[in-house]
Amino acid sequence: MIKVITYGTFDMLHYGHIRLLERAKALGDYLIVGVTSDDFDKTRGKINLQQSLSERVEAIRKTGFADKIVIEEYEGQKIDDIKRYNIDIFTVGSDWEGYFDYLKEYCKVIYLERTKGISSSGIRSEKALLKLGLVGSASFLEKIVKESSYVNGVKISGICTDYPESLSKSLKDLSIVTDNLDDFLCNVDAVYIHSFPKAHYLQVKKALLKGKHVLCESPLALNRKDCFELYKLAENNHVILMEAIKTAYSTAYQRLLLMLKAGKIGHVVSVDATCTSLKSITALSDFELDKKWNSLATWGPTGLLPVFQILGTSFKCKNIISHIDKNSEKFDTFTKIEFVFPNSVASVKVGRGVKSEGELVVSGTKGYIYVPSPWWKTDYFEIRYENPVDNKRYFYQLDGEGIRYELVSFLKSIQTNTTYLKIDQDISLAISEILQDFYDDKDVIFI
Ligand code: C2G
Repeated sequence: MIKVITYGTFDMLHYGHIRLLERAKALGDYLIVGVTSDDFDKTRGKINLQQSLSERVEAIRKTGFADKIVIEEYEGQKIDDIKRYNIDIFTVGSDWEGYFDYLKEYCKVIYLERTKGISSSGIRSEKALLKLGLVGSASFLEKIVKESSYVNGVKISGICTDYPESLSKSLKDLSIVTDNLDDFLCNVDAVYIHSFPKAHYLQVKKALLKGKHVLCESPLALNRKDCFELYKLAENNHVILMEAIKTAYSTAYQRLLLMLKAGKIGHVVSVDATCTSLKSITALSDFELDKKWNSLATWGPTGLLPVFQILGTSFKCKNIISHIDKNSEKFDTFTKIEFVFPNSVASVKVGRGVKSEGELVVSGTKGYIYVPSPWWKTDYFEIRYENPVDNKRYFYQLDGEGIRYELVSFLKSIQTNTTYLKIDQDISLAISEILQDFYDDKDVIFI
């Protein structure tokens, strides 16, 4: 009996896949099909899958070509499988010509002509080409342009900014560059907003009222009432409003939260997050100083995210301890927020005028989770116990700081009209309220 094996993602199964399977089966008497797991696909840059692993497996099963289906989960598994199943022939489409020649050491390798004119990514892109407009002028928006190229079905259609002269070349070259938000909104389906904290609320509101989906850099608003109003507007206008804190979309960060929920470190007693990016205040442009990208607005949402996602938002009391730059009204160069919860405590340290170790430590009754700096670009964490022998280490590749995953989540929410919210509304509201209290000097201690 000649045993054949082939592998693929097989997202949104199409006739190119089916022809491949048909010819693979014809190479022998028994065909094994390896379907890639979501995690494995993510590590190899495939982040736009429309179907779950079980849906993709079911689609392969229904073709009737596979005598056995296995899940491909790690780099190198092909060698293990070829040995385990005593395979005679490995086959794959000719788009991989040469890439799997190393398998010739174990079995025959045959590349089958790839079917022209169809691909899963092509189907995904045709599905709904979302015209995404950028609002703001932060250089960060360049990253959105770059990261969007990894997301099937999204096209950056232009930028609306009050500072066209400050735009980089890649932003200036976009098809629409304007300072008129009303006109701009007529030419997009959705917007990504990263202007400045004071401006976000009105820009988001305008977009929602025009029936546009919004992904806005946190904070959405500088007070709870405005933030709540924005979520209500999104609901009433049947559009998606998502807060952009890229950490929330990293696989490692999401798995860290799941480990905590699974009780891996027992009861969480303390969450301590530090985020700093030293930039001497004198080096900050008037834009940044005046436009309130101070320490709390820049880093507060990121630092508060794990606190509120792990401990909730019902703290009993808090202190906001800030150092304000002497040349500014409310530009904090450093802020530490201390929370007391019913059965735990938390601290968030943020600074643009102070440098510290950007780590996240979650302390529990059985052990603790340690995320090294820069923890907010989460790709690695450790679970540490009293006996170091029991320590566990986890790594999940994070491409593009998590921005592309954020965009995929936003697009999926729009396409399915369900909010794949990684950041619950109550957390958004709590973040806005912290900023509100800071600006109202409520629970604030100045140092
Ligand atoms: N294929 C094809 N014609 C197409 C599209 C895909 O012959 N128009 C083949 C591919 O060459 C591959 C199989 O169908 O052999 C599955 O394709 P994908 O689902 O795109 O997955 P891919 O990542 O290309 O699979 O590690 C090996 C890879 O997993 C191969």
